[in-house]
Amino acid sequence: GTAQVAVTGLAVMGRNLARNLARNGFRVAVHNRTTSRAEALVEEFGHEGDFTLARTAEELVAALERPRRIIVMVKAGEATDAVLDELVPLLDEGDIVADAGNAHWRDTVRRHAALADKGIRFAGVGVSGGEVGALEGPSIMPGCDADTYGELGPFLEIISAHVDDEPCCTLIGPDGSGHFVKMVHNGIEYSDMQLIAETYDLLRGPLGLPVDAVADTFRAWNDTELESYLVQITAEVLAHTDADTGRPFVDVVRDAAEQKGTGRWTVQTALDLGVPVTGIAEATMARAVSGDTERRAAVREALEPVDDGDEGGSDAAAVDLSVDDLRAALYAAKVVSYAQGLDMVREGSRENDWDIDPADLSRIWRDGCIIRARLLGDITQAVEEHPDAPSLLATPTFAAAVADRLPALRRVVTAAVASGTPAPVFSAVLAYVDALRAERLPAALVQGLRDYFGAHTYERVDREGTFHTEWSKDRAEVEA
Ligand code: NBP
Repeated sequence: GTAQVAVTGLAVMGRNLARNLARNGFRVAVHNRTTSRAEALVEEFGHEGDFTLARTAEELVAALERPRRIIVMVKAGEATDAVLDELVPLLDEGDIVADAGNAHWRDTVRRHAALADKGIRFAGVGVSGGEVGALEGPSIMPGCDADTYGELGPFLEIISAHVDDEPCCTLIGPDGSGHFVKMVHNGIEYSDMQLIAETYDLLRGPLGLPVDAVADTFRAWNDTELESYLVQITAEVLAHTDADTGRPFVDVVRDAAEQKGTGRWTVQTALDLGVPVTGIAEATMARAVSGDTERRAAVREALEPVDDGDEGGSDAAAVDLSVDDLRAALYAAKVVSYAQGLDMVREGSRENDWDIDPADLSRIWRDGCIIRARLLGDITQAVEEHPDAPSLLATPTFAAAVADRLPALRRVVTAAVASGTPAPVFSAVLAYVDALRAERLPAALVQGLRDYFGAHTYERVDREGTFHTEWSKDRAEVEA
């Protein structure tokens, strides 16, 4: 065959990725389980480039030059395994299969090992940017061996988004590292979106802005340090009017946020690694709370007659809060949430021996992906200048940025609490910063309690060693 690359799985993402490859001059073979999708693609967009229609897996394999490069873009999970089971027996040693779906990184580690045993080179490729990104240039996070990247990377780099001629695609590291990083990217996306939603809620509730003024506020913020894709589309969604009712679109949408699971994976993995990603965790929990409609209704009703005597209500005068406070707090909270995400990548990299360069992430997230933001340029610079800083919050730029905005962040959380507006991510990231800054944490008491009931021992501030107090006897301290 003469096709240079194949795409199998031609739903919205795969179809657009195939077109992106063809538009960039590559000879592309296309295949889909349901053949009509592949036929429709060639019929509709055949003029855009050099497509070869493959009706079967055998035809797909035959269409390709060697080593073969096959990009799989199907529903993550069992569908991916089904595709691999069908393809792999047809392949030759050295051929490359790249899974560009949202696989769990542990599945990618498993598949990489299983295919390596058969001499097939496997790449786990994180792709972000949605439908439009896939067509016009996504951010791409490939994980594979270096020799595999040598064969595959040039294709991915050309079709990715670019910032000043630099591709938003680079080899992240071995096997599951690309999908791991994509997972954390999605986790950060969860916290970014929840922070924006909390900000909107405070602007409309305690500050009493009408929805079109909130839309204008986000639009204006997109010309500031908050400039980002998500802030930009927030302005658009808020300005949209429902054609049916003439009401603001946001008021006719059911307030139960859904999830496909990457936020949950991020939190589960973070717990395994012992990395506190409190912003992402609370954002994930907030979606779960929103979707818990039966319980919400029951508790709302049960608490209805309860007067806590201190209801701040949505009276702007009752809370000391300004629009500028929210702008500053949103920026600071975003920084903290990114810092937590980067910590998680560092720890995942250490645990799995991936040798990920955190500066690469902020660099390839600057464009193409959902979390693209002006902020990422500054993060790249800070991480490059201070590669050994234990936290983004410990770099001079971001330490100053957060310190400056801490009073605003505190006013936002205070106003949220006073007005009864739930702001779980703002609250969580503020508590995280306060905990990191604290001279002493009450963890000392937790240690004391653990020693009391479980003889779990403790260390002292003034002497080396591990100690236990004999709580049930004479309370003498013994060296453990
Ligand atoms: P979907 O996730 O909806 O998957 C549909 C594709 O999977 C179709 O091509 C379908 O073939 C194929 N497929 C299924 Br389902 N079961 C199969 C099986 N047993 N054997 C072979 N093929 C099977 O498509 P998508 O939204 O384009 O997403 C593709 C991947 O990209 C997913 O992993 C997704 O998580 C990831 N992703 C999506 C986005 C986004 O914005 N949507 C962004 C980034 C990454 P059929 O036509 O025969 O049913």
